[in-house]
Amino acid sequence: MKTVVVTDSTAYIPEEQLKELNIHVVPLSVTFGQESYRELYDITTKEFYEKVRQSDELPKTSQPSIGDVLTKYEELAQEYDAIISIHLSSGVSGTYQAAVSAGQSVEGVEVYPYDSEISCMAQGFYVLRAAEMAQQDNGPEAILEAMDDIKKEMRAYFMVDDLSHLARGGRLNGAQAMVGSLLQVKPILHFEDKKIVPFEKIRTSKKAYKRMEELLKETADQAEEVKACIIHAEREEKAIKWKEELEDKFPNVNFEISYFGPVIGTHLGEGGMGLFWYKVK
Ligand code: MYR
Repeated sequence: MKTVVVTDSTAYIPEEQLKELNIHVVPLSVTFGQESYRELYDITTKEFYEKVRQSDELPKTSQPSIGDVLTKYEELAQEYDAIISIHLSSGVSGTYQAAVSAGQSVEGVEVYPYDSEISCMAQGFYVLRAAEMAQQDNGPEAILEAMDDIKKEMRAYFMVDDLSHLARGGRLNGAQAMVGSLLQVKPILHFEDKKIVPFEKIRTSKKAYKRMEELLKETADQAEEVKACIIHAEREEKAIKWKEELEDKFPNVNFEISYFGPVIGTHLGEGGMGLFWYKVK
């Protein structure tokens, strides 16, 4: 059985890896006024943040349409028997639902939509593993089982400079009053039941970094090997520095650096920083 992996642009997988592992991408878009840009194709992350700084209007995002996803599946149906389609959390975007609907319509290929219940490179880690397994001739069942194993171990925390972006886009779960009180602090956020919720209220970003490290330590102390990633929104130097510090503290953790691209950056704003990891063994 020939299996191929599809994801969406919010996994922010570098282009060489997409090619090397034969990963196919359906893009989400950002819109400034009347102008729409597909991530990965029409706008770079640098260009996006620059545009936000210069624009009076804040951007909006949109998911791919069912038709966009269907076109991708139909193209792949010519060559493959099965598609594993891994997407950002269905609690923050309708992309996964578009994959489910397109999967029901396409003929000649079996589609297995997978809700990563997260986004960015954390979603990317599922995708990379799935694609490696597909290249080694594993079938959909084995791949989906491996995805569920990663999900059990996945931990992800992030914080933003300004919570109002998340509140404005309606992607922060919680009563409006709580959002108001959170604006005064630096809450650590995470996903719970596919949605973004505050994990802990922390007074300063310094303490928030420290707390994320403590949470990583809980996993690292009980593991032989951990895969982790720092994600930043236009704070590369800070991310590199943090990575060096973490590498000294956690020799059994393998760190990478990734970024919040245009679509996720629209909802988090510039300056966001996240840390996620999963125990490999
Ligand atoms: C759409 O318009 O369908 C896209 C909506 C994207 C919402 C993104 C919300 C923030 C996600 C943060 C991910 C952090 C991962 C560690």
